[in-house]
Amino acid sequence: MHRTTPLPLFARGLGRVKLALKSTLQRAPSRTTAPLDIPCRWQDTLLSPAGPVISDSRSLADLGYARSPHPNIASGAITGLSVVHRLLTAEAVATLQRICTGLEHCAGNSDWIISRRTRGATALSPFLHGMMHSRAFLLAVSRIAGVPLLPYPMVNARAQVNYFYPACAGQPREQVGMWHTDGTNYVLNLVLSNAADYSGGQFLFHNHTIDTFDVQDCRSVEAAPLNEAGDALFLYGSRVFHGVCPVQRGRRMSLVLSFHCPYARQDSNRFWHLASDDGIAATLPHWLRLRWTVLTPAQRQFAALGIVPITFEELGRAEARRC
Ligand SMILES: O=C(O)CCC(=O)C(=O)O
Ligand SMILES: [Fe+2]
Repeated sequence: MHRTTPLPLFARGLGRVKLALKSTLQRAPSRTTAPLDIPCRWQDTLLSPAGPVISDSRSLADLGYARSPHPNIASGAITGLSVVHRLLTAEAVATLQRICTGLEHCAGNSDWIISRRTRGATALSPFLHGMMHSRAFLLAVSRIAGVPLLPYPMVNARAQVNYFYPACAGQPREQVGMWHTDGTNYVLNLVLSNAADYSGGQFLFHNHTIDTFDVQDCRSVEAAPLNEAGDALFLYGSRVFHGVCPVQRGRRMSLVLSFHCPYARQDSNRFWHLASDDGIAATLPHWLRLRWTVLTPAQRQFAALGIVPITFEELGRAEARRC
C-alpha cells in the first residue's frame, strides 16, 4: 500500500467531451518539429545481451480480470504489469537520455493527463523510429507482454517523452501525471532518470481492476520500484489505473512507448480519449486510419512495416491461440 494518493483524477465521460471541444477550439500554437540532429542509429546490439530482468510480473488475471479483453487469449496469458530492468544496455540508455533531453524544445504544457511532454517522438528521432521498428526490440517487448506486438499505428500516440519538474517561479503549477488509464493497451514506461536525481515522482498503480479504483482509497495502490535510469514498468495501460506523483526536487524524464497486437483485430482506444488531447478535427483522420489498420490481417500489418511476423509460438505461448 502506498501511503498517500495526492494525484487528481483525469476527466472521464462528459468531462472528456468538454476537453475535446476545448482542444478543438484552442489549438496550441504549432511547436518546433524539426527532427533531432543526433547522429546515432538504433542497433540491435543495444538490447541487453542477457535479456531483461523481470522483478515482478502480474497477468491480467492476477489483477482481477477474469474475462480477457481478447476473445481467444486467456487473461492469465496477458501481462497486466511487469517491472523490467536492464532491457537496454547502458549505452542505449545514455543515448535515449541525450535524445529525450534534446526533444524538450518540442514539449508542450497542457491540462491533459501529463502536464509536460513531447508527443510523436518517433517522427522526431530516427533512433527512436529505428528502435520501435526493430524486430529484435519488438520481440523483446512482445515477450514481456505475452503477445506479439507492433508499434502503435497512430504516430502521435506511439512514443512520448514526459518531463517532470517541481513548481517554480516560471511554472507555478507542479507537473504531475494524473490518475488515468492509457488509451493504448500495451505500454512500456521507461524511466530515464535515476531515482537519486529527483525526489517525489513515484510511479503509482492500482493493483486491481479499473471498476474498483477509488481515488480516495489508497489501500490497493502500490509504487513501482523504478530506481535506475532504464528501469521500466510495462502495463496493460488501458486496464490499470496509474499516475506519477509531483517531483519535489530535481528532474524526472521518461519515455512512454505504445504498441498494439496485430492479431487482436480490436483496439481499446476511445475517440474521446484521443480527441480530448488533440481536438476533434485533428483526431478524425487518424482515428479512421486506426480502425482500418486494426481490421487488416496481422500478416499484412507486419509486411507493411517490412517486419518478419512475430508469432505466439515464438513467445513460448503456444497455448494462446490467435484471434
Ligand atoms: O512518465 C511516466 O513514467 C508515465 C506517465 C504515463 O503514465 C503516461 O504518459 O501515460
Ligand atoms: Fe499512462
